[in-house]
Amino acid sequence: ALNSDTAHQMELEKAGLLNKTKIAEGGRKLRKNWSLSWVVLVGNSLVFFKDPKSQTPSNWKPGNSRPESSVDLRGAQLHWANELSSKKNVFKLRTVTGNEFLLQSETDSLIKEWYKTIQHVIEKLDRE
Ligand code: I3P
Repeated sequence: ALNSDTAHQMELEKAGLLNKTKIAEGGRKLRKNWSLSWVVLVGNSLVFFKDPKSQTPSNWKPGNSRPESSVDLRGAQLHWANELSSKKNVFKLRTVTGNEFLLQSETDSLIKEWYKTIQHVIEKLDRE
């Protein structure tokens, strides 16, 4: 049986569409390539899916489609990074392994919610 901790780990905390580009891999700079991504925050991970059309919030279940990539939030750093793009509402997520992502939305309230929620998970993991 799942204890409450395990259940919490598996909890789907947030999901939605964001513009995403990876800008570094293991500390090495990459060329930007923005694309719309279905982003899911589940447990300690941020999971990215292509094909947003098939991934509406109501039909998303862990395991029902293969993620494009996944980011471990333990030890990650989050910063607003509007200086890194001509787009508005951009933040940068840096993993312990030196992978860097920019995430963006045209909707101010939406990007603020994502920032707050991801930061909350990072801080929770920092305290463990
Ligand atoms: C990039 C593309 C990106 C842009 C980036 C450009 O050109 O226009 O959208 O980032 O700017 O280099 P290309 O398609 O030729 O690779 P932003 O949209 O985030 O501004 P940058 O090089 O100043 O980061």
